[in-house]
Amino acid sequence: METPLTNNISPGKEPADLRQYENAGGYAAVRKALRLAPAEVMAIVEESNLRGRGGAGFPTAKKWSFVPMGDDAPRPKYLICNADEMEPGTFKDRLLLEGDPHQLIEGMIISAYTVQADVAYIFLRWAYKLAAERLESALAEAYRQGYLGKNILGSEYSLELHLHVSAGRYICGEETALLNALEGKRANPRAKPPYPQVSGLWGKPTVVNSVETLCNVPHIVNRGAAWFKNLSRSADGGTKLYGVSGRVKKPGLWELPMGTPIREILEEHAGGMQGGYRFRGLLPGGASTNFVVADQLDVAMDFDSMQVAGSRLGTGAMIILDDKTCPVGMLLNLEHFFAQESCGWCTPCWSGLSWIEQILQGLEEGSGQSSDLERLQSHARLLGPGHTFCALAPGAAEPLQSGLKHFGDDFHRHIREKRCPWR
Ligand code: L3W
Repeated sequence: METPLTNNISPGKEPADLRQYENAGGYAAVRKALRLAPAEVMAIVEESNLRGRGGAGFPTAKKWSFVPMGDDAPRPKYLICNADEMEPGTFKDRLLLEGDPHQLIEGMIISAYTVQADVAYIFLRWAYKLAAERLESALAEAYRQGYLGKNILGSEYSLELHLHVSAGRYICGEETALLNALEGKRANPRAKPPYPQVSGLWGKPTVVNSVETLCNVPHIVNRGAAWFKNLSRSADGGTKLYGVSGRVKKPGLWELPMGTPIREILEEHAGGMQGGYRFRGLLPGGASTNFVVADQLDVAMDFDSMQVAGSRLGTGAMIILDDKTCPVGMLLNLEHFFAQESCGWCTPCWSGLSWIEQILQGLEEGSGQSSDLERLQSHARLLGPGHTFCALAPGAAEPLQSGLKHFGDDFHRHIREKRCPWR
């Protein structure tokens, strides 16, 4: 099984420096891409079926194709790597950032070349200090070697790439809030359309791609679209970094073929549940996704299969709920996070999430009423897609709504027994 994204990563060890990265074949894809026309690179990525790994799965080449090209395109154009990884339970980009910073830089150079971006930024989560250090050092090496800056490797193409450390809020990872944050404004999301590809950073064409997406690009350019598609067990190309946290024997992170069934990840890689704990459900893609339950474990972890199963792949980092953990308490913990991280820009989000938190808190403390379940349902509905500027609140509504559906009896027990039965 090939693992192109993590081949050069040994967790806990220093990442490859420039020389070691080059010796392992690094930056060959930049050389190859610069010999091709941007449209030719775009065609390879389009043929590969690469879809965005940040959570939404938007086709990467399609996103790039919206960027105005040609001499009369507005300038400067920007490429941004969204490295503001803060989704609960999600720690996959951290491995790529700390473990192989040159892989990301190479992916960014090729992607920026494809859309003819002039300036690129890595927008990094504030807490990822080690990643910041390693990226700074890799960036300096890449500039020294002529992979960045003016006339890259003697070509006509020039690119400035900067590291920007986020102020440390979850909302900064929403692509348009990220743009505001980079501009030095309060990180409120913007209405879409216009999409950033047309009017992004300082109103100029901007592509925002996630770390894992960009890290795939050099391998696709090097080895071709057919190779990439064949890595996958489903229609979406490539591999995927899957994570598992919770009461399993070996919580962790694995690079596996896209479309690996949930059961295989849980049992073969995470080692199954710890002794004394029973599986009750899982959130498949960070916290902003619908619960998947025991009779759905044979579903393939890819974008389309997860949607058919009524959830989403999201980040692919699963959070497991076991039988010794209170589902209401778990949801309270998550909704507290989302309520705190709401930017306050739209009323359904800031007000609705606080209400949800308060109702869940009441249930946990034993003061829940029978009307609470209906109120939770109606708040979750009001937070659904189309009622807010961004995906934060609809994402927060997903575990709640599906939690009410699958663990409704547990909510009723809290009300009946006027206490949390797990305490
Ligand atoms: C042009 C159109 N572009 C969509 C682009 C859009 C964006 C991408 C996805 O949230 C998800 C969210 C979280 N013309 C376009 C278009 N685009 N239609 O495609 O857009 P969208 O709106 O579907 O999603 P989003 O608002 O970017 C991302 C979910 O990810 N999530 C959270 C992940 C968190 C992390 C982290 O902390 N690192 O990854 C987990 O599931 O709920 O659904 O670029 O511009 N017509």
